[in-house]
Amino acid sequence: MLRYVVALCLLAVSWAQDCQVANIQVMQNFDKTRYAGTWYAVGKKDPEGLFLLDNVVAQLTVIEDGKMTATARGRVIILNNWEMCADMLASFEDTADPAKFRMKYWGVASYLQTGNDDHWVIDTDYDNYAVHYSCRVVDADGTCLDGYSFIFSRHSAGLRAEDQPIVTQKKRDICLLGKYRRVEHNGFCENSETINAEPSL
Ligand code: DAO
Repeated sequence: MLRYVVALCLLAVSWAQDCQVANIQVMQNFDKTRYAGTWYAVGKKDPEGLFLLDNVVAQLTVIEDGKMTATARGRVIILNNWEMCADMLASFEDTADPAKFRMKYWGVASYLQTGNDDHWVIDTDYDNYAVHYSCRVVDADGTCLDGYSFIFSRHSAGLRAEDQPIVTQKKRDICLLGKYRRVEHNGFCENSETINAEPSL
């Protein structure tokens, strides 16, 4: 019996670390109502052609029909060197797995990025941390060729010490350990007005 348990555990570990996008484990029994609210991005693995730089704050809401929506703001540099705070909107489409969504996003201003990405919740305790994952391009071998991941915290100062080992293990599980940068919160976007006008180019 013990042999089977050990074999199963080994299988689970090797599955988690084979870096196949299809084998990535997401949060079990995910509850989007508890996931709603304010999240500060405190770590980010960037995709190719990164967009949101720092001061990234997302506000998630579950509306009456159970659909999740979000607003997000963060510092970006567009048109080569124009630094601004981008206001983004997102809507989430449910899938068969409650922790996996398709996320459509667009900028409040038309010159900001738009997209349609996966939004997978790898792990969260809802009150302190969340590990997000999105693979944009799956390589021929099934691993992720281009993707991004946010480490979210309910606290702008960062993760609590006790959450760090859990988050580190999750980064390892999704084959992104060592690929994150710290996302600073220095107030840059706190007092800027919502960008809803087109710049005069
Ligand atoms: O920053 O390089 C990047 C890619 C991220 C684009 C996603 C922007 C929209 C964020 C919506 C809120 C997510 C909870």
